[in-house]
Amino acid sequence: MEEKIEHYDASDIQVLEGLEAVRKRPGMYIGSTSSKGLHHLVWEIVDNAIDEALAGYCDDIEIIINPDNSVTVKDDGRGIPTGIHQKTGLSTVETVYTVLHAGGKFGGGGYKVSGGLHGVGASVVNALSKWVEVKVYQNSQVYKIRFENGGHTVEPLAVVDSCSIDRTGTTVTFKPDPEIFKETTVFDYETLKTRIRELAFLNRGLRIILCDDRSEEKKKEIFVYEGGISAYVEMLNKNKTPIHEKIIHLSGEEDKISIEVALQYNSGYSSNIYSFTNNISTYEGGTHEDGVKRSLTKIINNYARNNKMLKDNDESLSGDDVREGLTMIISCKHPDPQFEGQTKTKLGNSEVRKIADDVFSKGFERFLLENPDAAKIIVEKGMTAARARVAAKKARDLTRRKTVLEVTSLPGKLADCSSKNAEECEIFIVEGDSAGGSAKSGRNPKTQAILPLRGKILNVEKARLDRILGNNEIRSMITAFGTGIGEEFDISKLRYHKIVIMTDADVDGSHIRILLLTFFYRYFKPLVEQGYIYAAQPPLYKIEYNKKLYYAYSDEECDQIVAQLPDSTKMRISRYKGLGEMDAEELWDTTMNIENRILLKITMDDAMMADKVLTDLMGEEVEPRREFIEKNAKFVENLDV
Ligand code: 1YM
Repeated sequence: MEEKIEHYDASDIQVLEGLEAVRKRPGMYIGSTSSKGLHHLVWEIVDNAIDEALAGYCDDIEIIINPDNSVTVKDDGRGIPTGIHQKTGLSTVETVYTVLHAGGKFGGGGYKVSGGLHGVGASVVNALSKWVEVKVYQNSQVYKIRFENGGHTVEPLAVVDSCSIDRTGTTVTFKPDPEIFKETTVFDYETLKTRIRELAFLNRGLRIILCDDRSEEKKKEIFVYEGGISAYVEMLNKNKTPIHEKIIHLSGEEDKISIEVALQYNSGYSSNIYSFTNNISTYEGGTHEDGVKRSLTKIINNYARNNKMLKDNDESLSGDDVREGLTMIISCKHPDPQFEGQTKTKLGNSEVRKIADDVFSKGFERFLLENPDAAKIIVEKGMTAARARVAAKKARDLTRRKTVLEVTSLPGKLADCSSKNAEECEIFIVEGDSAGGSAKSGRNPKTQAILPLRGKILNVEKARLDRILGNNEIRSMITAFGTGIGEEFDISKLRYHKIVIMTDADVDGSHIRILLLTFFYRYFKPLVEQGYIYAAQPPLYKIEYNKKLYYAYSDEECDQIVAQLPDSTKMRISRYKGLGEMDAEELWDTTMNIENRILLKITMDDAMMADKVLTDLMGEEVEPRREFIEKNAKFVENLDV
């Protein structure tokens, strides 16, 4: 008995040390303490409920944003076990919420197929919360436990009520600690909604309810999709024109690894493939995506040859050809996924490639045989794309021949820098001729080049490479960068190691930035991956006081500066409407001078987000698109001063 008490004490200390470590370095556990990290807390708790659903014990999950910005997550599963846990001597609920990495290890068998990127679970949420309450409904009893201030148990697990015998499940409420989440502790309904809808698509038949109880008019939405990922494809193609009626849906399992794919072609040109592993978005792709893509190309070519659509000496259709206008969701469930890549969103397990290929080949081949009309349309689409590819090559050859001539062939609008040392060279891509003019006079001509863009650049989602290359603004950029594009892209020829997007801080500016990022993401991915792309951050306000100038980059900063200056009658505050309003000196001082400017380094996350914003909103009304872009186009997480 004594031994047990000793063990209890020791582990108790360990527990608090563990949670303290989370509070000291929250970023290591939830990525960041920004709004993104805040929302991550919800996913850690929701993941446990989803696991219970995937284990087959739960059909309903409810997520409520409470008026005090705490969040409640409810499920109707078995309830977290309430008995004493052998190793810790504590109740299992308490163990799950206080021992770091407790997760599934304490459960009896079965693997967890969901799980957040960091997979660290409930104890991390507890460590980063002001308070947490867990209620478990089990055996006609209601158990409750409460923690405060980063995971200290203030009310140990106890029965607080009785309930009907069929009522089972877990209800967790937590309030994020404002001392940790200094930027914001306010949950964003749309952020929660987007991911919840995705989870509902990925888990066919699972019902997830989202409620916002913060305002007078409470909001409530129910997400349930009997079609699963087919319904997802249907939504993505909603504003497009499908070229065959049925959404192709296939699935299979091998060695406990399951692959499920839904796809449908539309009349557009871009390919929109979203892959997931254990409900986690694998933006960077990986072996599941590779296997499916490889199979798609192989099966379509086989079909085309067998049906004499491609003649013996015709060139085969390329991967890009057969993916034109393709909307596809790939969902893999794996007992032990390995995530790789810059943002840990690439599936690395090599055995998955063949399984994905096998499952897809079998299902897709069968679909083509059973649906000859659709098969013909799909193959013809790929053949048209192949012809356009040949035309694009000709257009590209034109840009290449120009680059061979080097300086003389650089676009006329470009004010190039004199240095030829790419490492110290920067190019500012500037919105509009007037800002371009100020930037040209204000710059350091040795290292800073200016390329003004006139008007909007082409939306690369809406055009094929041949048309993209026909766009003047885009051609100017490609020529200026020096790398070439497509098959001949060569990063060693990059002429500037900083490519800086400089747009106005308004909706149009955000839109241009999103278009540019999407273009870079789709056609110059290595430039994003290797950190060559930046966004300039011009100030929003100029404050003139006592013959001195102050600049503010946000509303908050403006308020702060004003509050610090003693006599507010003597100051003039002006809000910049655009870069064009600044003269050369101001633009240099605030935005371009290496000494005091702020540049935001664009990450793969930012570029992927831009790409997703564009894809999600394709074809929608202009106004909601503008609003959405304005809301989502803030890339402020990575400061590089
Ligand atoms: C609102 C959050 O946490 N639900 C939940 C969690 C668990 C179980 C059921 C559960 C799992 C198992 C057995 C098992 C968890 N249990 C554990 C542990 N919803 C929420 N619902 N019985 C119940 O995995 O075998 C961790 S999570 F470790 F205690 F088993």
